[in-house]
Amino acid sequence: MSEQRCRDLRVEHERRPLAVASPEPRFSWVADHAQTAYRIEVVDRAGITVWDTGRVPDGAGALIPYAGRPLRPLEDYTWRVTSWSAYGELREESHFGTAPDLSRWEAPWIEPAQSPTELERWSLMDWIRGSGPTTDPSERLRPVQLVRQRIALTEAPVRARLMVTARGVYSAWLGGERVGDEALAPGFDSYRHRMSVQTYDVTEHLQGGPTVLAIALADGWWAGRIGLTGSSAQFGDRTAVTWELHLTMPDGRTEIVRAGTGAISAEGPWTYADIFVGERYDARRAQQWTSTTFDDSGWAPVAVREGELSPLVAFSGEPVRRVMELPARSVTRTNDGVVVDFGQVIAGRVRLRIPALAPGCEITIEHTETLDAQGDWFVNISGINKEQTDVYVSDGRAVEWEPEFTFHGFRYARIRGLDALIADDVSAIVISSDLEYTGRFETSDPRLNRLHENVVWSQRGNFLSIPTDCPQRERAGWTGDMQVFVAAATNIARVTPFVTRWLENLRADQLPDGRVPIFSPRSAFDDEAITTASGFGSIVAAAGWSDAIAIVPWTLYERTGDVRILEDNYPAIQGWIAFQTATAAAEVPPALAGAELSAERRERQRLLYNTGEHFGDWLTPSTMEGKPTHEAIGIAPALTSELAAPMFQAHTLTLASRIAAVLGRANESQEYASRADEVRDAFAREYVGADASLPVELQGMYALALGLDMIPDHLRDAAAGRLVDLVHARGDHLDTGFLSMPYLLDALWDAGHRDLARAVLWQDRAPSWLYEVDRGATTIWETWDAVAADGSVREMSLNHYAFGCVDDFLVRRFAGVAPAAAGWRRARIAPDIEAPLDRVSAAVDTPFGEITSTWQRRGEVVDVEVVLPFGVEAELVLPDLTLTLHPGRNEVTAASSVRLTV
Ligand code: RAM
Repeated sequence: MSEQRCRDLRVEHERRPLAVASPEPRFSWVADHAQTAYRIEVVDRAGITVWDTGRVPDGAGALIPYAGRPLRPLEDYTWRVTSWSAYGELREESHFGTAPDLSRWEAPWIEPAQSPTELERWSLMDWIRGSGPTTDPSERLRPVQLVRQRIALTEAPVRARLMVTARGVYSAWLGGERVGDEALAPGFDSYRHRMSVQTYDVTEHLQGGPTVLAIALADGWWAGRIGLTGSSAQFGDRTAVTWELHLTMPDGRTEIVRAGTGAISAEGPWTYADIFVGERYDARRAQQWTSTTFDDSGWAPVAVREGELSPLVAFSGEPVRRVMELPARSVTRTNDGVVVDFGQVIAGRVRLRIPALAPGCEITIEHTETLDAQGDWFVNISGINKEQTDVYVSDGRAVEWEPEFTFHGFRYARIRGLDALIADDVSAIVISSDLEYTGRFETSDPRLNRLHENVVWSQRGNFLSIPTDCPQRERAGWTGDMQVFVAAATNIARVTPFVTRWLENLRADQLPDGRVPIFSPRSAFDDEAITTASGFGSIVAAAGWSDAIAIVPWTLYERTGDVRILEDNYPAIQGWIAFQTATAAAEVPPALAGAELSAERRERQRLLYNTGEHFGDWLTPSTMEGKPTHEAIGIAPALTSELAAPMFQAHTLTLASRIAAVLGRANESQEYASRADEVRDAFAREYVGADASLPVELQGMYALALGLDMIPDHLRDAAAGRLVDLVHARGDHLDTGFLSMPYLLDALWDAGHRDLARAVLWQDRAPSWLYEVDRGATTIWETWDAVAADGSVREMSLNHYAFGCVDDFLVRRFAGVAPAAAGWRRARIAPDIEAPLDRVSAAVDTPFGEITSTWQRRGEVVDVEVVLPFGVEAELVLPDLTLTLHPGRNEVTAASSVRLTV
């Protein structure tokens, strides 16, 4: 190995965080040697050591919890790590800051003078019927509010921290300079329960002398249109902002300046701004309103809401940022505007270079993910309040412009009002939570590579403040989608802070009876909507969706070794289990209601959570064929829910048992394990035939039953045989919905049908992943036929990561990289050198550093190379060979029965 270093020092998964929220943050690093012991020292700004672990004999440098003197809020610390091996020591230093103590927050909420946004509430039925507002967006929406507050400073502080949060989304300027580089702050939270406060280092903004804090405040997720129905004002109908500026003066004194009575407000250039509808910017109304010298004499006083209790929390995780800029691929002039293709479906917005035009000239930008078969404009996401249209009104001057308070899901933009537009004038700005994308997967098959890229892009487009189903339609934090995708997500990026934050929201949204909602954040409007709805609209919790509360933390623990994520979520898992258990005991499926049941059968029914309304194996392809979507979507739920629900019940019990064991709760672990056994036993007696048949002959039910261990051992081969038959019956195509998709290929693989798993994967007719690739997909689609073989397009999302769960299979099986113990202390590298490929190369980030696995066919042999970081014990498993790997580069040449063209 090259130069040995102790590197990648992190606190709570982040490098040099400014405001760590946890009072006991965890420390991690990577040491390029066989560490035998470490020492951590933490020193405050005064040079006082607040924690010194002394020399700790331990090989790992992963997530070591702080155990020194209480950390002070809003403080900066330096930390040093010393890492010893048999050959010497490595040392490195880094820094972190702590979040403010929000229990001491005194600033009030500042409410700009505004008319409350008119509540626009639409039911699911309105949505399905497509009925909704017919008025112009500008009549339905209200202006962005601008707020200014003067700050009198006699001298420049040596250190300044600005803390802000808003009901709405905000952008802030201090001393005329933009604060931070975040987009859409404070992000989406379950605002009833938590408002995230951002902390910024603004020392450089303050030179002494009077200055101004300027904040623009749009409706955002708080008051704007969100969710499936696109109803507005789901959390509140007025925007507001609160902030505190903490200054350390040269003499060491602390001064605090708070949001308050000096604040004034006005309307500015944004006539409206809404996440769904888009925004309208009227440059004629623009002024230098962020500058200190601006004449604000005509501005109105704000309402100051003192003493209102607000559930403030320190923001954790990565903020949303503008993470990439994509050039235009082509610009096509049509009879109705210029259509720009960016070559990639994204979440983001268009940036335009606008020439000098006559004042008042309007430029509109519409967005869509696809064109129709003829290449004409086609909006694949329509419906109430989902216009996705931005408008710029010229003041006569040339400018570069980009919307500020919205984002769209699109690949194509249609621009009206700029007929002379050329490619250089336009780009697409990608908006996403700013995660580190660490994974790599590449093969000799360009179609597989594109599939992987499509998954990465669907993750990027949907990891936007919260994990969403799709970035153009409801943009909601659907739990089922995340549950099936999370394993793939961990290979692609460092996701723990982002997912941890979302789980905090999900737990906050859990109902008192233990139900974990089907999406989070959830609003009071959602609570109200279910009371009048029926069918899907009435679902609060659902099998395979609510189970995200167990599956997501467990997967993260397996992939990162983060025990705290188990501790934090365990009570919520117990709550969900309590709900499932109580419901199981109280209800029987409708077909059995009123029937005389034997005592034995009644007993087993009491154990099974198999009632209620669920989404089941959502969007199972064969159940959708030849039917309009609104009719088709109900079929899989009706067929599969009774079976799927107890399978996930058993799975969650098993995960709870494993989690309890990790947390040292041996009795509870035992109890959950035996309840899981009882449920599996009851399921087998109720639903599994003597010939291993299930009452629903769909691939998904067998894939789930095998993957979730619902089939008695002596029937597993027979059940796998049935699954194989069902796959053959569909011409070796998949026929699995959301819930079973992650299990199908592994079920075939584990039962020894590797060829069939590969055949399903390499299918190029729908339903299949490579069909999408062949149709030019650049992201993963919601349904396989979103674009039909003849090119005709449907109104479906083209950016839904759920079926992208296959990416985990690609990495685990073809590159063979998988953890064998939690947090990668052990790994099993079992590359599929019999795959019909010449070459595979993958990299997966672990707490110990990156593992890479590469193999390359050379005639009758295969060269395998694995690079392993220190701290991971690993075995290489090849068809006829098992080897222990050592840190650094490992090279093996293996015989292979497969011969491909090279
Ligand atoms: C759809 C969402 C999501 C899914 C639910 C059940 O509207 O897009 O993907 O989880 O329904």
